[in-house]
Amino acid sequence: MLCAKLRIFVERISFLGKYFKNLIKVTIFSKRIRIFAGHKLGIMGSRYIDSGLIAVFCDMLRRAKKVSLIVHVNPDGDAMGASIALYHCLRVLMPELEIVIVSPNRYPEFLKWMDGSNNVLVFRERRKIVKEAIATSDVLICLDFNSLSRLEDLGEFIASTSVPRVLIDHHIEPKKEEFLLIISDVKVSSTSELIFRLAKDILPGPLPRPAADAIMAGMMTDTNMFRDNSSNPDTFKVVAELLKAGVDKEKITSLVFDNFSISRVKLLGFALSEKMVVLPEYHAAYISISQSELNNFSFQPGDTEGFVNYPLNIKGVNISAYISEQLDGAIRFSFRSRGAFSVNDFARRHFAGGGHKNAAGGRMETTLDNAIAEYIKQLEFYKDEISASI
Ligand SMILES: [Mn+2]
Repeated sequence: MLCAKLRIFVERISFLGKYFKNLIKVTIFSKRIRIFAGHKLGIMGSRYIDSGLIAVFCDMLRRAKKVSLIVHVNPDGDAMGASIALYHCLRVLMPELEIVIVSPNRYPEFLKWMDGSNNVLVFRERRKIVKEAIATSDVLICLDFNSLSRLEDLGEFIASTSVPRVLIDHHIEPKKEEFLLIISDVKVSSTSELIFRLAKDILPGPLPRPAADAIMAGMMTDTNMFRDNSSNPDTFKVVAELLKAGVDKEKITSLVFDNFSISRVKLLGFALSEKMVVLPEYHAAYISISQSELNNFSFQPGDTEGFVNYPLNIKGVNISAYISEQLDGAIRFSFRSRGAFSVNDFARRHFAGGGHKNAAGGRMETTLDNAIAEYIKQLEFYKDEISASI
């Protein structure tokens, strides 16, 4: 009798155990579906963002009291433009929502004209405050990068928290397991363009003017003034709408491209005349700069933005690299290519990085000389592909 009761008890316990186990499985499974669907639909949503994704995104926002918008290390015009534009949109949409913008390190001086940029919290300058802001957020919205590794030390902290992460981005192959919801479209020119599309879907009224200005700046900088990554006609429809909304294109061009310090322009001169090496046999070129050389020109973050593009102006050069020594002693690479040769694959395979087909980055823990030698070694290997690129 006791034995029978005990058996039933044991069976019940194991039934309940299985029930809860299954319940957990179902929850995890449905989360997985959402993650997968988010990824798939996001990638496919070449015109406007899938309505299912928008619904999930809005639902997450509705439940939130505080959100943090996160941009990548060395934020560029697109990262700053997208985060500031989203900040203004969310303020209109949900006036009660507390919104924080976080950058891992300082952002370039030439982007400080953006309305709202003074609200950006810099992790490496205010670690405690930023950690607190992130830990107390209900949602983290990650902008213009596809993997937490792009945040370096800030990414390690974020990975240690359980705050749900949404990705809004345009880089290929986002790390699916790192985000709960992914709104990603590789066919848009920039994350800023994606924010325009998102804003159109979620805002009841017109785009706030500071958001429109920031989106224009993000699109201009990420396409190198509409030279690269902007062959999708829809990109120009967005530009047309921004102009109709009153954005002053000439003024923003000037704020972004004619706003450099004297030392930045002199550093560019030095980089081109003293530090650029052209390797005609590989259809390649590179510029390498050490920390002490940067210090001679009172280097500020963002000062070398765009340097990598200049060697591509030379006839016959199909790949260019900007190789620089970082404050932490590591080496950072910036790659650009013309035509079919993918610097995204090149950076992924050999330089622990990635990005887009014609614009990518990478990193190596080594000396500047070794980094240059490694670049040349890989050029030798890809010589034929690079030569046939265009
Ligand atoms: Mn971008």
